[in-house]
Amino acid sequence: MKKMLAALTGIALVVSSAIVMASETTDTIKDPAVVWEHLWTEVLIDLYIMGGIFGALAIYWLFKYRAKSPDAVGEGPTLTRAQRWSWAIVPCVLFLADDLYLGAMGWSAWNVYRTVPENAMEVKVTGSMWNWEFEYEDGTTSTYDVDGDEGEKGDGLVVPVGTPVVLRMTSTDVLHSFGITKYRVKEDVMPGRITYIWFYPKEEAESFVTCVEFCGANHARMYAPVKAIPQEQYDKWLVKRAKEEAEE
Ligand SMILES: [Cu+2]
Repeated sequence: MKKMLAALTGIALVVSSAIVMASETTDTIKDPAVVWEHLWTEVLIDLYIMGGIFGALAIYWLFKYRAKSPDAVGEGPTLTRAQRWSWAIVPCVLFLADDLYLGAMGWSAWNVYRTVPENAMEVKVTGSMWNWEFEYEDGTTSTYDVDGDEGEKGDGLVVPVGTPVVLRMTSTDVLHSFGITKYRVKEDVMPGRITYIWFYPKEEAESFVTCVEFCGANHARMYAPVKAIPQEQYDKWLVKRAKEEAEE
């Protein structure tokens, strides 16, 4: 029994790490959004398979072993010692193998989130009640006027397609959290500390950054557009934005 258990655990470990390694052979830039999607899909599949198997078994046994007369109590097949042990150990090994597999996937996904590609463009982000400000490498800043009554303040976060973007973030007042659902990124933004997150805009897209940690009365209005546009358009936009800023 011990040998069988050890063998089963060994096989589960080898298989799970092989699957994780195989899933890592992608293109040179590993995209956080892709690894996150992959991990979440696996979690859902596992939940549905396990839920399906155990749900079906539970319903089947509910009928099979139901009380057939009012005084029928606790009747059922007597299990042998080996059967009892198998019932405890086999599901345990299966669940453990699955947990280890998902854990390994989560670990490698987190690695991707923490490893910024070398060619990433840096944008400084400052969160404050209740606004996001983006500062580009040349010192140009952009923000977003939610109400549209404060004049031209920028267009939110504008980035070129095809370049990974790393955000170095801090807050001037309270805790905020920077979240772009489209790129599957979210990171806390704190006063006195610089945190970072990176994402990879691979195609033209318009999305939103929202504050995802309650930070006061106007928390729900702490959002800004995130626009991924072609490189030439981005270059023009940056020049235009710098001019606007000089005139303000
Ligand atoms: Cu906030």
